[in-house]
Parts: sequence; C-alpha cells; structure tokens
Amino acid sequence: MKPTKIALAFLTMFFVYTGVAVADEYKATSKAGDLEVMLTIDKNPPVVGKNNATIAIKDQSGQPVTDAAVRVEYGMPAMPGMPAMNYKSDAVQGGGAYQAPLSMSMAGPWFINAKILKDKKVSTAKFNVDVQ
Ligand SMILES: [Cu+2]
Repeated sequence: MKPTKIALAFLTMFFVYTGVAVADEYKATSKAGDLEVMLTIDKNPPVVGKNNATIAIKDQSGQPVTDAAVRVEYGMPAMPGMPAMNYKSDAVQGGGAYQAPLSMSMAGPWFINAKILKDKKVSTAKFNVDVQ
C-alpha cells in the first residue's frame, strides 16, 4: 500500500473504533443523597423497545454499595395526545451493580429515577434520557 492509503486505512480504523466506543453505551452520573450513582444503558442513545440499565452506586468514601435495594421508576410526563406513562422495574444485584430492564414505548424525553433503599432510608437519583 501507498503511504496515503495506509494513512487512510488507519484513519478509518480510528474513527470506527472511537465511534463504537462512544456510541456503545449511554452513561450518566447523578447523586442520591450522599451516594454517587452511575447509570449505564446498553444502547446509546436508548431506543424504543428493550434497554438494559445498570446502576452502580458508591458511598461517600468511594466504596461500591452492594447491600441496597434498587427500584427504577421511569416514564414520560403527559404530552398532547398521551397521558403520563409510569413504569417500575426492580433491579437485581449482580457483580457489584444493579441491573434492570427498561422497556421504552416511544421516542422522546424520558425520566429515569433510581430509588435506592439503604439502611432503611430511601434516596433517589434522577436522570433524563432522550429515547430514539
Ligand atoms: Cu410520550
């Protein structure tokens, strides 16, 4: 190959690789009281249909929280021609994080609230996503 072709091939690979790395997963962080909460969704952007959410929680000292109960409440506020939609998904702990399937029924702005029950106290981390 000519040097220009090699450079082109390299550039293409670079863009494919970084494009995949960026588009792969949706990630966002939020706070729930003293807790730091990271939401990861297996699709970026989240899609109409099934998405898998992973919620990782850290305490004030940066330690993973694995003894909580997490419920994901998600939905869309009412809009013209559509009443408010509200769904719940109980997350299952595994591998130090909490997994919950989310079924989004339409494109547009959705809220995702992770309700965390820890030490008999409930705190909520709030997220907003744009479903495509
Ligand atoms: Cu809607």
